Amino acid sequence: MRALRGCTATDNLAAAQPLAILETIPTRPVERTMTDTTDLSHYWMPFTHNRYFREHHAYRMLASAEGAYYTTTEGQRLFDGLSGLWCCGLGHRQPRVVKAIQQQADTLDYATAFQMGHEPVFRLAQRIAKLAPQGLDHVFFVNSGSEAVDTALKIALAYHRARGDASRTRLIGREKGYHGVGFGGISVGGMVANRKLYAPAMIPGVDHLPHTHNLKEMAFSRGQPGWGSHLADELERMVQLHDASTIAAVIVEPMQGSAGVVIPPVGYLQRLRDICTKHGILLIFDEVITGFGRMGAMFGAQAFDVTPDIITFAKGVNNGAVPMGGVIVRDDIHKAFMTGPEHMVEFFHGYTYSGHPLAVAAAHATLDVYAEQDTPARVRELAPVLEDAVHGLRSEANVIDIRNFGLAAAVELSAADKPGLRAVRIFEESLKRGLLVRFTGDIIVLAPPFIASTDEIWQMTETLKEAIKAAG
Ligand code: PXG
Repeated sequence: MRALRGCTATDNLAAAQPLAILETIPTRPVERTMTDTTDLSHYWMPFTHNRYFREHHAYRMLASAEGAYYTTTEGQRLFDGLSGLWCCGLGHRQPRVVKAIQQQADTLDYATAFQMGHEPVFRLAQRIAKLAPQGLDHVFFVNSGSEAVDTALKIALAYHRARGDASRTRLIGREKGYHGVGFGGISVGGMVANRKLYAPAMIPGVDHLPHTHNLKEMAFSRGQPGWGSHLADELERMVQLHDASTIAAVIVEPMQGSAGVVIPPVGYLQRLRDICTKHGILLIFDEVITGFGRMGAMFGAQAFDVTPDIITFAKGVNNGAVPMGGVIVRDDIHKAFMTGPEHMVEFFHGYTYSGHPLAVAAAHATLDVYAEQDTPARVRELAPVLEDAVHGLRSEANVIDIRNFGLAAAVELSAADKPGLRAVRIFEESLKRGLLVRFTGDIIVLAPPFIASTDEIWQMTETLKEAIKAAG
């Protein structure tokens, strides 16, 4: 059964079982963007169970979006419990962002990126440098988180070499870390599924710190767990083993997102910072998820009050409206590259779409709205609401942990007969009830848009509660 079955209003299960979250939403006319003859077999979906999807796509074909909601081809409204894929904090089709992209497309659709410039991209770099922790002053633009990570790793290696420290080639990541899907990113990343297939192609000389996820010590923590800062001392052990003179950089997500919202223990990131400083190792924060507001500050570095040497970002920089990522580096790292004959390229790296005008325009509009609405303050206001709401699920069957920080939370469940199946069921039960969540393993992840109301956050967790009950 490859062709999509016709979707009619009577297919809409939610119509038969109205839920609070759906009842409160003003409906728009159903958009019919699918035909009965669309063959689903040609599109190879990313990070998706393709065969299962083809058979079970009810409520999973998105037709349009507005604010905190998607509308599916069945006309079902879905509360976007993951802000896109962590990227649309301001909600979908944010009017200022839409207008900026439209105007830019009509003015300068593409600007050749090498040896030529356009003024808005310089201004955007200046704005981002101002928002970043002090001292991180230079921005290199890319088009995704994966590219940002690989770029940051290259910068780290090239920096040491430029300073005559060419033996510093070792990179250190962390178990459960997710740094995208480039060869650099999967090498420093700690997702087994990402690594095993490509084991022979991993970049050499990479080590991993232990992850900090320990249910015995920190289950049901609210905010940062008190236990676990000592795990950062493993870095000191690695320095003893390999010698600091061989280590270029450590890369960690301040909060591990893809692993299922693993919050850094109190003091952990500072200890990493201290060890890196002591041994001349660069500290890279991969802020693809934590950057641009989600943690209640513009960057996770500020929320956790620890300043790295390099930050990677993507997603929230322009509300996910056009692909964009970037790397922010400390002034002296940038300076180390600015040597040699002035007519020569200093960093042999870049992408056709680096600083794409549409992405830049969307980013300016996004940063305007962040500033005008003081988005990080709004996140700080909503964070305790999410915390209380999500921890209200503690007594539900099979829930073994709940954790949260800023506008990110996870509900971890014990595995059913087949690992991961319980979360799939909860995902589907949520969809039926008008809620889109994310799952990884048997963990349900919530990252609602910053524009969500208090009521919507409570309704989101109420709906999830019903989905957990229904999934069994
Ligand atoms: N670094 C981090 C920390 C990320 O979270 C990437 C790099 C890669 O970004 P790109 O743009 O290349 O996908 C990410 C991406 C999830 C989820 O469900 C997380 C990501 C992407 C999709 C889903 O948690 N993070």
